[in-house]
Amino acid sequence: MTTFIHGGTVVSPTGSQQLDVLVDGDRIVALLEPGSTAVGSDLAATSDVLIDATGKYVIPGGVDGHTHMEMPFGGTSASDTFETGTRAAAWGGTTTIVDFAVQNPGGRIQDSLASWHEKASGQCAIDDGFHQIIGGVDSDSLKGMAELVAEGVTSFKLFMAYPGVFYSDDGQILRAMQTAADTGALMMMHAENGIAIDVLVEQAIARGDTAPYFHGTSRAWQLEEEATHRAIMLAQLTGAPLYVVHVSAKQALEQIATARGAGQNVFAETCPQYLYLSLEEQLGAPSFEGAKWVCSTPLRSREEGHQDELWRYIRTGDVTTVATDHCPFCFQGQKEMGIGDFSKIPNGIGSVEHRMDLMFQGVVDGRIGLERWVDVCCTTPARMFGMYPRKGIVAPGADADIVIYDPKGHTTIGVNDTHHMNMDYSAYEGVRIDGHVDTVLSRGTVIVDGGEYLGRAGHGRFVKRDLSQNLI
Ligand code: DUC
Ligand code: ZN
Ligand code: ZN
Ligand code: ZN
Repeated sequence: MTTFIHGGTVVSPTGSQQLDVLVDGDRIVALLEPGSTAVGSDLAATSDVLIDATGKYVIPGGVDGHTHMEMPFGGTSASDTFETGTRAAAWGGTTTIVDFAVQNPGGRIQDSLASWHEKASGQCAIDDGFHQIIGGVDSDSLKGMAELVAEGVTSFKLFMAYPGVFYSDDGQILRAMQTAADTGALMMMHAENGIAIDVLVEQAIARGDTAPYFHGTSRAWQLEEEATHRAIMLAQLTGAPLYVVHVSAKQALEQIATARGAGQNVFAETCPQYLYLSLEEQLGAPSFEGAKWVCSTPLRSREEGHQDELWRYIRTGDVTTVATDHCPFCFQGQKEMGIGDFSKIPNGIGSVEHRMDLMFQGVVDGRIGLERWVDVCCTTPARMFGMYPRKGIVAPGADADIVIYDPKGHTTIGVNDTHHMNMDYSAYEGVRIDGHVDTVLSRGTVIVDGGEYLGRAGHGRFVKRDLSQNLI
């Protein structure tokens, strides 16, 4: 089956050009200058599916390198299944996610990966890969890393936060990084000093500061900066490439920018919530509503200027990727677990559906350029996680994961339950986007078409990833 997308502007990190796109089966086979030859009009006449993209952007499907479908957390589980979460991603123009397999306490990482494959298998509307969370660094899990790399799981996440749950101490981090350096795997880090945070949390609760806002104040930026610096030093010592997830403090980014300036393989990911939302808004929310924005790392103070600095670091390139850390919980019954004690609020914000739109608004607002939008949301995540050039680019030979984006369209987020994520609220309720995801193709199949969902659970395939292609 052939699909011909004509009249649009193809956007890549290196430029934008009016080009027609020919898809055969699940791959892109040609980009053609419009009207340059008779070939174009022949194709228009003979293709099975014709898509008119006049006045619109033709971009690679979004690659969200950080999601948590069905993740167990604090006695509950993230509310999106692989089925509902990947459907919502598709609606928002994301065609690949990389989710996290979580090591079961005491279990082998090989077995935990198998159980996460089972959860996702037959459920996904779009393609999906896995990172592996190592919850217990020991000789078994270290030996298992090479095996997982061979199976296409080439990145491993550790936590410097959450003592007693996912937490790794410095010795464990050092060992895991040594193994990452040996295998070529990417080390991902949740960089917050969890031991110090737990003291501040305990003190806040004892003082009676139990409202959601105090989640943010007890996860102080100093503890993100310190952990980020420590992770960078351990990575430098071992030679492991380091990807710091969900960076929200400008001081942590300064640490990363300095290490990058010195030539170290250190990368920063940030998320839309840290660019758009703030601690002050959480403070101003009525009663317990602030729980909607409880996530870790936390939202930061706008007065202190973190959001502007994060945007700036996207422009300089020291923020490498924008992912969602999609980890949704419903307000009723889940976020409410923390009424009277913020430390019992499950941590996470769901936004897998809104990342492409929210970041496009950054283009409209003059924060980033059009090409940088595609770069941080599609191309570089694909390279970072070893999926390029199959994913992340509109080019001959690539998977036909394509989004037709309408810069004259409009999207209002979350009002009257209009999103497709399995959440009973939206973290971006009422936010208006000056753009719209019109059509989404996943490997050549139209899965969203002008407000109609045509995808299906089980269309998505596991992406066996190579080592990172983004290292210096
Ligand atoms: N942060 C979150 O907000 N949710 C899940 C885990 C994490 O690190
Ligand atoms: Zn994390
Ligand atoms: Zn996460
Ligand atoms: Zn539209």
